[in-house]
Parts: sequence; structure tokens; C-alpha cells
Amino acid sequence: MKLSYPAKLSVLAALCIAAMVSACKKDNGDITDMPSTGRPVTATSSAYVTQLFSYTPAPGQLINTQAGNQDAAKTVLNGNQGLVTLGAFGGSLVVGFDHTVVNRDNQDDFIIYNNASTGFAEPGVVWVMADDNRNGQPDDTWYELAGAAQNLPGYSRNYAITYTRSATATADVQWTDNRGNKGSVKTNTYHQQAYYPDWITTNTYTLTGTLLPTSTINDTNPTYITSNGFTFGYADNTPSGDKLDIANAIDAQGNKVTLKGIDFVKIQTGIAYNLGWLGELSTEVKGVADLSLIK
Ligand SMILES: [Ca+2]
Ligand SMILES: [Ca+2]
Ligand SMILES: [Ca+2]
Repeated sequence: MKLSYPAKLSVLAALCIAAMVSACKKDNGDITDMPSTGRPVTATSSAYVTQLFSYTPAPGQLINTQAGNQDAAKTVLNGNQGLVTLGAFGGSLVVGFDHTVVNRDNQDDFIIYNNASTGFAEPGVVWVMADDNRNGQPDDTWYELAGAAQNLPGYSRNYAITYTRSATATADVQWTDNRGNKGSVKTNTYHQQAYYPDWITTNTYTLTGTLLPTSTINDTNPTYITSNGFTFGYADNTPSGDKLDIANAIDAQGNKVTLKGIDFVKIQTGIAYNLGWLGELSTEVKGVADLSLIK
């Protein structure tokens, strides 16, 4: 059969389109064929988080010190001997693993190291994210890990506080919340640097997260204030470190979600409270590790 020149072109075009469709199918097939749990553990995988994506603390008594700046945030990577404070309510840290942490059936999956001691916990809400779009960035969906405080009075999702820079370093840092309340992060004589992060250029900023109850705090004796941990489920909550189960993930409505694994972790100071001479309640983090790789 002899084809005219335009007919040859249209046959060629049809062949090209067919080739492109087949290439697309192959690409999609490759993505679908990737392990459903994401990036597998390899011989060189680190047990610890290896990447810092953001450190956005609230004002606090150790902010702008060596425990409360961007360098401090990096000390929680690749081990469990660093220390960073997240400041008052809403301060957060986002870190990532070099592999996907698998949600093991009926087991805790990762641990967050802290500086909690008996009678002195500073609970932080833990959020997890799977790298659904596989771009290596925490731009997917955060899921809160439900802990023991989830059904207690005073627990509240989508709570937001706006902090205002003080006129002087030693003045209390004033705030308003999204419920019509106001308060302050009180300064103390032990820490006389600015409590409002130096590197935040705006004079106000807003932090949003889940608010935890203050029912575990006892400050009736101002010289001996205690803050007990919740039974489970938070950072800076248990003296030996907090073991967490991805199976406790919930969505924005509070419904349970099933995740095969996670790539990123966010930790957020959960309580808005001044602990007298001890300063504001602020979650601290020393490291984050995949329990399946801890010997
Ligand atoms: Ca699990
Ligand atoms: Ca992503
Ligand atoms: Ca602490």
C-alpha cells in the first residue's frame, strides 16, 4: 500500500503517541512497583534522623542560646546526644530519616530522646508524615500521633498563639490565641537574653498545633513545681525516651489512619504554661531514632 506524504506523517504521529503512552505506562508502573513502605532500609541506613527541615521555636528562656538556635537544632541529627529546646507552646522541629520507618504491627516504631526526669516532663505533640509524592520534602500530610491526653479536658486541635516581640529583652513576651485569650511567656533573672527568636524578622508570628492539658502540672508549692508526663504518646514525656507507635496516627478530624511507614517527624511543644522560676514549659529533643535499627 502506498501512502501519501501526509498519511505517512499521521502514521508516524500515531506511532509516536503510542510510544509515549507506553512510556508513560511504564513510568507509572515503576512508581506503583516501588515498595509500598517507601524507601527501604539498606546497609548504610542510619538509625537516627539525618535531615533537619525546620526549627521554628516559640519564645523561651533558652532561645537565642546554644540550646535554642539553628545550630542547636542540628545537634539532634545522627545521634542522641544533642539538645534543642522548642520554647513555649507551638515551637516545632521537623526532621527526616534517610529511609522509611516501617509501621511494625503491634509495636512501637521510633523513639524520641529527651531531657525529661521523674516529675519533670514537658510534653510535646508528635506528628508523622509519609513522603507520598516521593520528592524527599515534608510537603505531604502531617498526622498527629494520638497519646494519652487525646480525650482529656483541655486537649484541643488547631490551637494557635501569636507572639509579639518585646520592647526590651527582659520584658515578658506577650501573646494572644485564636480563642480570644491573652497571656505571656514570663522572663526570669537566670536568662537575660531576648526570648523572642532573633532570626525572626517580623515583630509577631503565629504558631499552630495541638494543645495539651495542664492537668499533670502541680505548682501549688512555688518552690517545688512538678510536671508529670502523660501515660504515653508524647515527646519529652518519659525519662528514658519516648517510644511511639505509628499506628496511633490520626487525621485532622481525629480519625485513625493506617500508615505503612513514615519519613518525617515533627515535634511541637504541647502545653502553654509558665512553670514559675523554672521558666516556660518547653519541649526539648535530644535525638530521634528508628527502633528497628537500634541494637
Ligand atoms: Ca507500629
Ligand atoms: Ca514529599
Ligand atoms: Ca525538658
